[in-house]
Amino acid sequence: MSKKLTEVSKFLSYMLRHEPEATGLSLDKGGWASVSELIICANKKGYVLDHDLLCSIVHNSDKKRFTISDDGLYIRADQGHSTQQVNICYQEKTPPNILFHGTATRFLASIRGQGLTPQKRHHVHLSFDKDTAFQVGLRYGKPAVLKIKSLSMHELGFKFYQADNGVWLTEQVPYQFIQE
Ligand code: HQG
Repeated sequence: MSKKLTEVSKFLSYMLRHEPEATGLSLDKGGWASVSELIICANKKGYVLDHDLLCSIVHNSDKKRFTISDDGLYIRADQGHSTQQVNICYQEKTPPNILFHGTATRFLASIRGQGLTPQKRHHVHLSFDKDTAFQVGLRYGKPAVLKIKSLSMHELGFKFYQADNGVWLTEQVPYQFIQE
């Protein structure tokens, strides 16, 4: 994705996951915003965005962060929200034996004490493969990849969900299920 598209994509995450109200946008509980309203709100904030550019960002997003509804009228982020406007009802799913979480080494002491907690977002994010987790961890410093005993957690009643883009979600991961 070009630098310009990446910049607009980051602004879309801001609008659709974190601070919709700061841009004048409203989301429903499922996270959906009207495409035409979103284009108006983005333009007001100085982002030159039209329908074609929006579709191009959605289709070229490396992580498939956004979905446009079948009728083309609505858009949402599939996961990663912090805004209280949204409360997506994900379907529960049995996880694989092991999932991975990418973090930074400077968070490990706290994680050893508290396990993984969602911080500002609605869920703890986990990935199926180690490489993705490594890239996630790189965002915050020297990366550390944690192995999560997800199936054991599930067998003890912890709930797991998978967003449409494949990212695994859970409410918390107690330290006993984490292998460094
Ligand atoms: C850490 C990106 C101290 C946690 C990625 C992480 C992902 C703790 C940070 C998605 C902790 C939160 C989410 C504890 C957790 N003490 N630190 N008890 N528990 N942490 O960004 O998982 O590109 O909210 O390890 O690919 O890094 O935006 O979560 O380092 O899928 O689409 O607190 O965001 O996707 O950071 O990333 P984040 P995340 P996008």
